[in-house]
Amino acid sequence: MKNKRIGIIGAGPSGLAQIRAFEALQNQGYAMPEIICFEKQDNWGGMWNYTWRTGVGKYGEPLHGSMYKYLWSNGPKECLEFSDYSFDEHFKKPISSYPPRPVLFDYIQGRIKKSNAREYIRFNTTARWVSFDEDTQKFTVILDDLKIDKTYSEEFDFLVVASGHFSTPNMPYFKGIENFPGTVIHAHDFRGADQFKDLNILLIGSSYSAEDIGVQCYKHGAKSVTLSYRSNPIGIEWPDGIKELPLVTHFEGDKAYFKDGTTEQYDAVIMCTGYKHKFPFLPDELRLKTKNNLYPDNLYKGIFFNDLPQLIYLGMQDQYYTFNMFDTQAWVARDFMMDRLQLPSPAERRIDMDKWLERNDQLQTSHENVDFQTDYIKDLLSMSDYPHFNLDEVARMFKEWLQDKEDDILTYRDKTFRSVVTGTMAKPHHTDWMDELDDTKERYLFEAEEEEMIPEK
Ligand code: FAD
Ligand code: NA7
Repeated sequence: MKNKRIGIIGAGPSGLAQIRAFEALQNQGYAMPEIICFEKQDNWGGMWNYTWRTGVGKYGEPLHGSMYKYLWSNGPKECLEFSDYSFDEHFKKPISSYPPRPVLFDYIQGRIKKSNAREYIRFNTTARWVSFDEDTQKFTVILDDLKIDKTYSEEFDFLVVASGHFSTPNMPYFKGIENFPGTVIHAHDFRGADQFKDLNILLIGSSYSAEDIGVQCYKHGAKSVTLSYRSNPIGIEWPDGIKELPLVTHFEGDKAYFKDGTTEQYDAVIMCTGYKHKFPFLPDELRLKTKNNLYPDNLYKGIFFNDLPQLIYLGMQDQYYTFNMFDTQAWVARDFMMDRLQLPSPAERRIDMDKWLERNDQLQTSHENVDFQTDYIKDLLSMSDYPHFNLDEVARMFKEWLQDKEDDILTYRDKTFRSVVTGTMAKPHHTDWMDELDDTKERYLFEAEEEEMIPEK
């Protein structure tokens, strides 16, 4: 039989996990299928590949990146560690539990640099359109080579969509905002707290982005930070200078009016109102349609498009687990593509999805959410040979992290956790997170005894 062709859209952590999964099998002596991964940016790493740009990229494509300067891991690294490539293996020494973005980017690259992964990736290439031919059972993907401005197509037996879902802003309208005289941006375009120093800022939203951007702006010298919630406040005890108010009803000039009758003046508004799953390259009948939740409908095992399981989606869930979840998905997807795993009938798949969806509907607390995603990953782990890791312990760490944040949002990143992959206890960072204004890898990896040598900024 002719070699299978596998297309992957996106070389972020999910797309890279898929390549890695195939390589792991190759290391066991299996032949590699033909793989081509298309990445519209000029490097891999997805979100972790920081860009200063906003709006559009170098070639006019909608810009993917939503990460910002001074971003530090928002959960313990021990909860996302690859079980086949530990932090110890990469850094050769214990590091703290909450590294900054460049350090995690380095870790992601470390695993993939050990292999020939780059050979499979066509950078600066956007997947423009996908179609599926029922007769030939093949996908045709139309691609733009952005660098040389050339459009061409490729055919595949399987298509893996790993294009991420925290890139297209959900941008609601509030009456009067068109006349707000200051900056109005979405979190997607936030590139760092510097420009908000000494300003009164309003963040709309009450989830990860609102929490993290709010705290970062506070850390870097914003005059005041207000978070405005639609459903529920984050509800922790905030330090002086950060507060939560109910939803904005409207704006008049630079004044925001809130549901509880409060009125305040602001210099800038940042919409931390989440993202839309957006697949402009997929036709209606192949497109996943979902909000950001823990179990998108129509994906069997959270991976296989039920109407056409040769269409595979990775990383489409809301995420407690990240890198290790993408791995467990990619390993299962690989086994299906390599005929090592048979899927049940569409009707049986529907029953399985409904079971998960029903449980998803009942979830009420963060702890229940963590347990749900933990059980989801346990299910995936039982289906492939991805190296097992102690998921109950990771779930426990997530719960401790939730409590730490509630106890003190400014110090939770100073806590340390023990790796379930190596047993190594993390080492506290040489500087408390609130005092650490430099997020470079060089500064981060500085040994404690060398600390005095770091020049004052
Ligand atoms: P992405 O990382 O988004 O990668 C998708 C890739 O697909 C991109 O490289 C993109 O360029 C490419 N692509 C998209 N469309 C096309 C196309 N049409 N053609 C070709 N290529 C395409 N996770 C954590 O674990 N810890 C954190 O602290 C954390 N912080 C975060 C902070 C922010 C602000 C955001 C937005 C996310 C954060 N995340 C964090 C979650 C993060 O999204 C995941 O860690 C991870 O990056 C998801 O990987 P992915 O490969 O699924 O998607
Ligand atoms: P999330 O986690 O999807 O949260 C979106 C937030 O935006 C949530 O609080 C929503 O409130 C709020 N929202 C959405 N629409 C509106 C409107 N119209 N008005 C007011 N508030 C609204 O997105 P995040 O950006 O915080 O996090 C995404 C990822 O980025 C995450 O993985 C992080 O690691 C970084 P709701 O509770 O639905 O009422």
